[in-house]
Amino acid sequence: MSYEHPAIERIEFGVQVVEQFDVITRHIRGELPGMSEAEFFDAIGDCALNARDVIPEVGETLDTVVRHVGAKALIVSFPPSTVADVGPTPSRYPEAGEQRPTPPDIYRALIGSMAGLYAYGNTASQGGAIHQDIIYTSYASAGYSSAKDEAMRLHVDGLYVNRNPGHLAEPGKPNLNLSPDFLALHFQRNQEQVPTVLVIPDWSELTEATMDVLRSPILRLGPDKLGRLPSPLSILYGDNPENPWIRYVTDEEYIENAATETDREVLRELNDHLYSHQVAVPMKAGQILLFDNRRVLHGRSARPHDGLPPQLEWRWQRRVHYSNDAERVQQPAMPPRVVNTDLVYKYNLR
Ligand SMILES: O=C(O)CCC(=O)C(=O)O
Ligand SMILES: [Fe+2]
Repeated sequence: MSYEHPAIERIEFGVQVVEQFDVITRHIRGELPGMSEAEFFDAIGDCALNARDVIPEVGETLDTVVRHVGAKALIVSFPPSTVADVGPTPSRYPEAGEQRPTPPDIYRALIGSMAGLYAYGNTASQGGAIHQDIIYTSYASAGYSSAKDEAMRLHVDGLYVNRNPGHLAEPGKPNLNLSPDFLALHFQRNQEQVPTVLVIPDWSELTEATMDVLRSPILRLGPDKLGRLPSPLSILYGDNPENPWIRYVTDEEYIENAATETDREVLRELNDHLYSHQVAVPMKAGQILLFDNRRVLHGRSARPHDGLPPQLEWRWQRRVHYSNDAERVQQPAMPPRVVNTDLVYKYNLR
């Protein structure tokens, strides 16, 4: 597996940038203990122009990323001192309304707001928390031995809430695409250096016939929690056929569920393509991985079984989902920055 890719760029900040970020957000730091996550992101949003004055060239890089014309993933390094006081890795996920912003969240939120991205949570995940903890506990509670985590399949986040044939909300209709445009993983620690895996497909390597099948509705998702089956989806979608967007998980179930042998062959071909384009990204504490969830798949290597540090020091990253269009994910009668993912199950069923 490679460790580099020309579309993955690195940005490194020293203590001077941190000090300037601290100055422009000092008023927020004092208010943090009483702030909701939505209030926090709104307040940091108001600091975006000041942050762009501190690092104008990074602002320009971010503009190309969010317009999908620049790097497909950015690794932004803040000094480890920015996450030195995060405390022990949590042993469970937050309950509804439980989570609060922490001081290190300020740095990531500034990067997101400089990019004009809109942070949001959803009702299906961690009680609607906008900062979501990614910890090994989920596996332990699902019945796996937590010391033997298997590799995470290659996926995009939000596949199950991405049922819109295009990607835009239709006026007057329920929004069937509540999935994130971007993801930002902020590493609080990664003692064992278990890599996040990124895949940037190169569509020019597949034949036009294969691409045509991938653009047709061949992906049969499993039933929702009420046992209802959604309509099949195309795997490739979006406005630009030359540079398509992808919704997919390398799950054997999709191959088994495929309707025809041709579809099965195309899915196997797609999986081979994705597996052979994996890039390992071993993230360190203080680093933020920002990437395009419409064009990049991600996963995680298996965790080593031996020589593990105490559980309180296990790998921990906080994740934020971003939309580059706040209106696309706004729903009436929902708390600010929380989307109701259950809505998509009410529509678009077979
Ligand atoms: O832990 C990782 O490196 C990736 C986990 C993941 O899929 C996510 O945070 O969405
Ligand atoms: Fe993910």
